[in-house]
Amino acid sequence: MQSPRLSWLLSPLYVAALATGAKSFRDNPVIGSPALNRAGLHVKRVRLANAMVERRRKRLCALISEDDRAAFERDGFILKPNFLPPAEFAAVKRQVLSFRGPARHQFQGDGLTRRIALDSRALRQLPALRSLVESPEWLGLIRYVGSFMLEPLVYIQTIFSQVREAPPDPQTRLHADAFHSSVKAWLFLTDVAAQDGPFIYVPGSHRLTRRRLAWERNASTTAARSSDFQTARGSLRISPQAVRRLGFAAPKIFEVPENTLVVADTLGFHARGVSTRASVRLEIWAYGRRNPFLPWLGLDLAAMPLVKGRAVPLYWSAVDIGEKLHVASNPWRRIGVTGPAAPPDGGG
Ligand SMILES: O=C(O)CCC(=O)C(=O)O
Ligand SMILES: [Fe+2]
Repeated sequence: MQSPRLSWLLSPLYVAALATGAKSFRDNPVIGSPALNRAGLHVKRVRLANAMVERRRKRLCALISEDDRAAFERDGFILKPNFLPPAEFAAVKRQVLSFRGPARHQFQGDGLTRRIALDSRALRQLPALRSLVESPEWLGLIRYVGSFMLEPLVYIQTIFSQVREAPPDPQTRLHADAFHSSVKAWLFLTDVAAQDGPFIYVPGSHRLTRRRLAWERNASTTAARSSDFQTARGSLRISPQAVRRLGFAAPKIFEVPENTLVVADTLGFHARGVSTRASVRLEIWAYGRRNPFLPWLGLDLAAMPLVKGRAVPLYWSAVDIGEKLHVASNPWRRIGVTGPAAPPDGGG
């Protein structure tokens, strides 16, 4: 808890943060103010960010096909079964499974997420992955949904479920990642069964309907004090019953074969399904999020000369330094060099 004096000194910064992607209700007394949010501050940010997203997306519509655009408009995600030609997919999978590189992991509840950055150094050893992440189709889908000419952060990601005795993985509750659109993409390298913690998305829930906005207003008045950590930090959780009351369709469960690509706007409600058994989900995972209020499409920091191809290691180092300086802890723990599918215990 900050002293009132420190809060007062920081107040210009808290206000300035309104023009950024800052989303934590708990850490910013302006963003989290129940009175301001009752008066419509949060909803105003949601609507303004969305208007900017729509403007930018319009300018990017040549990046994807008309069918994909229509599917995205309707659902909030684009689903591409058999994304790569079979021989290319086989090469990607083979290269991923035989790769070893510097990895990080994070426990969330009883789940463990392992990430290996596909930075330029890793991609030099992984030619099939390099073709994938540089391909216009992959980049076009991610950039359109992300609403920027962004340079996605790309990883080999492995999700191990039920790896320890702990409360459920918090990602298994339906939520929106932030008050604005951002893009996440999954190219599944293994079949995903319904029991194995599949990705779940509520079709159409990326749209700001009148009822969604009323729900946002209501949620924003209590979020700062929520006992749910992620809600307080700006990823609002919602119950399946509340989703139904907002008039959205039943959640779609991505029980999909390998070589399926899903590119989603995580403003829509989504979750990771509960695993009913210990399981491993292996995927190429991409992420793109920028300040939603920016009027331009480019100038992405991750694409700048000294950063391009190194954004993830630089980011990881920055958060390590932040941790040393006691700014914030870095949940992404270094686990040394390992393979994407090495069992967690033997992988350190
Ligand atoms: O991995 C998943 O299935 C979804 C997790 C999630 O909520 C996210 O990555 O934002
Ligand atoms: Fe999420």
